[in-house]
Amino acid sequence: MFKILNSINSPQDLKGLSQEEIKLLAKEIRELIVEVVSETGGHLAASLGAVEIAIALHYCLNAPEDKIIWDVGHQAYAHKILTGRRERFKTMRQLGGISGFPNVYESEYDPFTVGHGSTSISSAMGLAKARDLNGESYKVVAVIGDGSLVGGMAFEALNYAGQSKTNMVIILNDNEMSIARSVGALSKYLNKILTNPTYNKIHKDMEGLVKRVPWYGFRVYRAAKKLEEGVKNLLIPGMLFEELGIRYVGPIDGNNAEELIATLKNVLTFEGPILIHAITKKGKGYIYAENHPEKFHGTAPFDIETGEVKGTAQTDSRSEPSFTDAFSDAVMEMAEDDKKIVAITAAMPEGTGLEKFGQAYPERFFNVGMAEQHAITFAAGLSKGGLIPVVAIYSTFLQRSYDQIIHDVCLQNLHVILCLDRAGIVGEDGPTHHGLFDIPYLRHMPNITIMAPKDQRELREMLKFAAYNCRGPVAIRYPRGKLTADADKCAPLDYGKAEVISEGNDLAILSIGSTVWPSCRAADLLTKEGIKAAVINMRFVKPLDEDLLKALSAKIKKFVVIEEGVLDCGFGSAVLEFFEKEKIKGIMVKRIGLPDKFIEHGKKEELLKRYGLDVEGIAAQIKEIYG
Ligand SMILES: Cc1ncc(C[n+]2csc(CCOP(=O)(O)OP(=O)(O)O)c2C)c(N)n1
Repeated sequence: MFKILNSINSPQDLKGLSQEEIKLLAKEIRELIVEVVSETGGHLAASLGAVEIAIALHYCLNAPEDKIIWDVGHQAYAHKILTGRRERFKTMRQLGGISGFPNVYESEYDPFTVGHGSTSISSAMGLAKARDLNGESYKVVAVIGDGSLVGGMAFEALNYAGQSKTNMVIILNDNEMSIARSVGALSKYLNKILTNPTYNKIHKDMEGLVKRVPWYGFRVYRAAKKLEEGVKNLLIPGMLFEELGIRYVGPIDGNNAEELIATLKNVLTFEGPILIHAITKKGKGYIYAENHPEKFHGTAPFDIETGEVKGTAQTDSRSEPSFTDAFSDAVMEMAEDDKKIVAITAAMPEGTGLEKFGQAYPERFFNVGMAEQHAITFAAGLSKGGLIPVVAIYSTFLQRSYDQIIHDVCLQNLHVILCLDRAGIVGEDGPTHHGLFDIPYLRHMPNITIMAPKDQRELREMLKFAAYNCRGPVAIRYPRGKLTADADKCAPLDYGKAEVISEGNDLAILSIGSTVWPSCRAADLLTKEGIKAAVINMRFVKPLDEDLLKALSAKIKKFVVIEEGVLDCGFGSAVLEFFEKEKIKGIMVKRIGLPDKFIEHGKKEELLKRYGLDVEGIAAQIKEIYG
């Protein structure tokens, strides 16, 4: 039972709370977050660190009239809890439950749907401009982490915000962490501000002064703070934000609600764009998350007492490697034999499986921060310089790099290997994170080779094949987690050639990547009903195995194409285009994949079933058409 939290049904209920009650509220919110995330899994550490920021914002602002925009949105659990979603919070990330990210369809308190990083300053800026043009007066605040601030788009927005005189507040939530430790020159710069000896001395002196005159209370504190700001701005060199035209306030303790509220109240009366530099502790209040913020950035359900991940997830990962593990092992093997292999991640060394590589070959490993566009063009440069860059980025985040792949890699036919992890349905993170668009966004690029392995073993082979048997750009897409292979069979790879897994004359199932083994099982079910299907592991989305398609179409007239991706412009479309191009008549093609809508969040298996991509679903759809 929560003493304060249970009485907070909307941000209005915060307004009358005393400082002591606010402290207790923060504690209760943390307890609820830990309790729920230990059951649902989710982004624990960032949300624990941002509790006071959420409280202070709702204390000082009048949302939903005033707009709060969270960058990425993974740190906004306290915001959700304070904005009428306390009861539904336990349904978070589950099918039919609330989302793990801010979502416009879920609440009027979420002015933007988010999940990808570095967007908040741009969208906040747009809202603020619209407000001004409409003659309205609401406040706009963007909350962005130090990890997200390094994304190119955030820089572009800062550049623009600085020249506009628009009133808006940016809270820089600086915990010195992205998912791993923050990297790059900006991170060093922020750290320099925190550790500046002159500033720290003034800060300490001011604290001492305030302590000596407690009875002046809040007003003295505010006056001292103002003085501190002024002196600091004079003494600290290179105030980057100020130089850009954005007033810089801070650094302040972002886990001290009192200090945050005092600063915010003050700042909300200022004109023009302001940046409050708030220092927070990632994982604050839950010891395991404080000690291991990277592990608890995004976590599966865990045991609160021990901090250990619950259930089968861990046991499984020991017994059978995931796709990420298989990628990790293969790239390590390649790097051992070949000094030209270099690896790039955009702030996700652990998630992409490149952490081991970074430890073993630090000089050949590049964590460029959350900057996917830079990662690709940087890889283009590495390739031009004679190296073999392997870039591992989740399918959904590679969307950011569309132009860089076309203009900087494909146009010059550079040998860059793109490894798209989390391709397909990812599950609980939902529509911002499913990797369903990569086949369409890559397939039309000239020069590119696109492969998708049916299982972990084939991924290893494909990675080596991409490095030594392909020229130009190569993309390999593979899903989250692991797939159980029906047979330890992996015929040698041949460029642009498919693998025939089983023969049959009634119809041909053309399957790609994660759908291959489920297609085989569906074919087994169909055999029991007297339908004999050939199952083909297509392996290459591009180039298509045209010879095989021609040969098949001479004897089989019914085709089913199966992919874990959107149907529009997908792999099935490529097959249709081929039949059209070759003017092959009398063919029936059924495409199975994801429909033209954003797919909700939920467990991966639940979603695959819902969209007919599980074994039974595939068999039923084929029967419906051909049975
Ligand atoms: C474009 C993009 N790339 C990668 C990610 C994956 N990602 C989610 S949160 C995060 C780190 C965010 O760091 P920061 O903004 O400092 O927030 P913190 O978690 O430290 O509070 C990353 C890399 C993403 N959401 N969007």
